[in-house]
Amino acid sequence: MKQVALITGIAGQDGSYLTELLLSKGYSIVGFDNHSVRMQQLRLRLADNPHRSRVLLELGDVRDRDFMTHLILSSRPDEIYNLAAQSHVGVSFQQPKVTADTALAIKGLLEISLEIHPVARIFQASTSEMFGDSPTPQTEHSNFNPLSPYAEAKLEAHEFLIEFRQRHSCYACAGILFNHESPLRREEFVSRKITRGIAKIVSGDSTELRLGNLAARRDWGHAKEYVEAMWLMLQQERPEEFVVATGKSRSVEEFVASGFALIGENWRDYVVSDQELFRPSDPPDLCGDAAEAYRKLAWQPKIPFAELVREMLLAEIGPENSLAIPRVTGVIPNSSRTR
Ligand code: NAP
Ligand code: F7E
Repeated sequence: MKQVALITGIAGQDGSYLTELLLSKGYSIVGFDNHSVRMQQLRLRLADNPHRSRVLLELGDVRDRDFMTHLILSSRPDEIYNLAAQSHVGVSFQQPKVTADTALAIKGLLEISLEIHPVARIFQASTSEMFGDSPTPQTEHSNFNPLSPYAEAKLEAHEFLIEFRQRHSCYACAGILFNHESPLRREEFVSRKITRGIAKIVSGDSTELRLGNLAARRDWGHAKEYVEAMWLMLQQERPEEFVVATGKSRSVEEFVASGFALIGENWRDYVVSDQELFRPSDPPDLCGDAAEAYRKLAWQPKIPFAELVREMLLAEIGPENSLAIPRVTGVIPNSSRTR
C-alpha cells in the first residue's frame, strides 16, 4: 500500500527537503503553505522530479480548522508532518501573537485528527530554542527556559502534544530540532545572511556585512539530514521525543570566519556587529546531545559543518566561481572598517 503524507508549511526549507525524501520513498504527498511565492519556488524545484505527479500542493493556513478538516478527510494521510510556523525568533518579539497562533495550531490538528482520522501518525517540529539558557549539552531531559515569544509558543505546543498523547494514546511525537541550514534557508536567518553577504562582497555589490550578536553559539546541521530524523521518528513502535543535533556548537563569529576563509579573506575587514540587530534576549549556547536518536533511530548527522558552509556559499556564488580559488575577483578589502 502506498503511504500518504500531509505536510504543513511544505514550501519552507524543511518542507521542501521532506517532500523530496518522501517522494523517493514512494509516498504520495499533500502539502500546503500560506506563502504563495515560496509555493511557486517549490513547484519549480519539483519540476524535474520524476515523482512530481504524486504531490498535491495547496495554499492554506494551518490555523484554519475547516481547511485542515477538509484536507485530512480528503487525503486520509498515514503521516502528518506539522512544519508550518512563523519560525523567525527575532520576528517573534515584534509579532508574538501570529507566532503563537501558528505554533499552537498543533492543538487543533491533534484534536481534528483524533476525531476524524485517528490512525494518522503526527510529527511536530519543536525547537532547541525551548532550552533557552539551560546548561549544555541539552538532552531530552534538560530543563526548558524559553527566552523569546517563539520559544514560549513552541514549548506550549510541545507540552500540549505530550499531554494529549498521554490522554488519548495516539501516535504523536515532537522532534527537538537544533538549528539546521541549507541553500534553501530563508535569507533572514544568519547562515544564509552570512553566505549571501559574502557572495555580494565577492561580486562587488557590497563592501560590508552587518550582523547582530556574534558571540551566540548554535549547533548547526544540514536540513537534508534533519528531515530524515523526522521520518524515522514516525516509523518507531512507540512515539517519543528526540533531540536532533550534531553535538557541536559554534559561535556566529566562527560561522562568519569559516565563510570568509573560503574566499581567502579576513572577516574582520568586512563584518560589523550592530547593536540594533541584537535581540532583547538570545540563548547564549544551544548544543544538543542526540545520543538517544543515534541509539533508537540509528540517526547520525554526517555532513560536516565546513561542508555545510561551503555548500551554502557555493549556491550563492555560483559554480563558475570555484571556491578552490582562494581569492575571487571583485573583493575589495577594507581594513579600516568598524569591527
Ligand atoms: P520555514 O522555512 O520558515 O518554513 C515554514 C513554512 O511555514 C514557511 O513557508 C511559512 O511561510 C509557512 N507558514 C507560516 N505560517 C503558516 C500558516 N499559518 N499556515 C501555513 N503555512 C505557514 O521553517 P523551516 O526551517 O522549514 O522549519 C520547519 C519547522 O521546524 C518550523 O515549524 C520551525 O519552527 C521548526 N524548526 C526549525 C528549525 C531550523 O533550524 N530550521 C529548528 C527547530 C525547529 P511564511 O514565510 O509566510 O511564514
Ligand atoms: O539566529 C544570531 C542570532 O535567526 C542564529 C530558527 O530556525 O533555529 C532558528 O532560530 C543566531 C542567533 O536562527 C544575526 O541572534 C547574529 O543567536 O539564524 P537565526 P535562530 O534564532 O537560532 C531555531 C532552532 C529555530 O527553531 C528557529 O525556527 O545568530 N545573529 N546576527 C543573527 N541572526 C539573524 N537572523 N540575523 C543577524 O543579522
